[in-house]
Amino acid sequence: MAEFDLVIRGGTIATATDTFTSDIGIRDGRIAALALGLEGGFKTIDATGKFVLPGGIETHCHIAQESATGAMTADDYYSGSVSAAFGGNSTIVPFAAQHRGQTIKDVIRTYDDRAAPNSVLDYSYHLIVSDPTEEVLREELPMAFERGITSFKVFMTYDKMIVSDEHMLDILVTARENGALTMVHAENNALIKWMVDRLIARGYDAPKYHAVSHPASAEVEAIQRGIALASFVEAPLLFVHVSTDAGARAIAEARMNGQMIFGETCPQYMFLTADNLDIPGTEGTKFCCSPPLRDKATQDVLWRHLNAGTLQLYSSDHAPYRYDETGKLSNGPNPPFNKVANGMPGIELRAPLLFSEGVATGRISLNTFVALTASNAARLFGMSERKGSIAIGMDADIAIWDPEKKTQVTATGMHDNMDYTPFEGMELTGWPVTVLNRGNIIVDGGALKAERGAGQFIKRLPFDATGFLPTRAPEMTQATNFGAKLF
Ligand code: DUC
Ligand code: ZN
Ligand code: ZN
Repeated sequence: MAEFDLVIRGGTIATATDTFTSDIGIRDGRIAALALGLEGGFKTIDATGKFVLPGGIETHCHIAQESATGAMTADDYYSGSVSAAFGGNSTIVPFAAQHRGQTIKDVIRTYDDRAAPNSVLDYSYHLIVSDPTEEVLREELPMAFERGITSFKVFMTYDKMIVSDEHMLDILVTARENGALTMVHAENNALIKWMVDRLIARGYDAPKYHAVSHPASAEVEAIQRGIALASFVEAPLLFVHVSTDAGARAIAEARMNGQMIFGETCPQYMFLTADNLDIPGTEGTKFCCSPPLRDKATQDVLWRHLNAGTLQLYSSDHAPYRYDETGKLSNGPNPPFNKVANGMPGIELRAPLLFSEGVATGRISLNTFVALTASNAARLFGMSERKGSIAIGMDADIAIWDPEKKTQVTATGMHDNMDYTPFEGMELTGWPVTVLNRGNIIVDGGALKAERGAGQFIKRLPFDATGFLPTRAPEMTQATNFGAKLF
């Protein structure tokens, strides 16, 4: 009998810290051996000349999710996970969205029904909380955390999703007490609404004005406020889709102060600009996302924030709304910018874009690439015991990259259910040619090998606060608030 189910031979392995040459022996879905000259594989893969990396962990994507206005994403858990797999991912963590009036229990049941029979990759969810009632805070969220869903997102904007600053404090404390990580969409709601009204009233309703209506300062103010609230109650907070230098700098400063503050950016802010919105007709709607696309100077500085560790996560924010009446044009063929579904696809291109523009050009190291596409997400979201690295005992979640492979991006080449890609025509160097999830080959040589529903739900661990300083405000601390017990 073969000692291993699969041996990957001769590749260059990289983790977030090390690069080395080894064979990998895989048994029962896990990495069982790392050594040179491994024999005894039931199957073998020759990875000579290839990079053997931890499978990507995509932790910001919208799959089989209704927006607050009722639009359903074009991707379900099958097409979304298949597209993620072709882009080098072994795990996905989409959102399970609570809309007002829904219980968290119902939300989780709904997403379990959507994910379990369909996902080809391992998965979990972050909850989206839009209705933080007493029951949600005291009973439902703790129940979700107990089930291993240890992160959730709130919005500081959008009338149908926004949580007040008071609610934000309640939510942060609930998360802190239960070992969960709060994620936040940080934009100042009033500033955006004021700008939208002013632009529309003056007839500036073309897609390009979407970028004007969400000023950089709206993001910066909300990030600063979020940091103030989180550190007041000493709770961890992750700012998703950071799109401004000043916002990232606020995060960097908070981290320097020892606060549990984290940041994420996305390919659209690295590889596109607001000029993409400035095209005739309604095609600019393809590039409407929030926060909006910015400028070249922001692109340049985001690379520095990724290298400096200001931003630990780089995620697609895959929000697949087609360029038709089910998505971008659901409010008619010529919608004003404020009636366009927000978001763009990118789950398959996230890692290849970063590899091509980052690793192949020398802007980031291969190890930083691994950290940004897999290891940091595993650690932040309670999965690092099993996922995000290549080491004995870990799940055999592996992406084998051909660093020389040239690909021209086309919408038809993607495996999602979309009818466009915002990155159309880009020439990429490097592509993940084989992808494994728990030792099972999911994608190989351009073909899907996985069964629908093969992915498993990942029960995640609580947020790990090791290494951060106490930041609780003196007014929240009994020694300095005349003994008031406020936690
Ligand atoms: N926020 C997201 O994270 N994705 C799509 C739209 C949005 O506002
Ligand atoms: Zn958001
Ligand atoms: Zn998103």
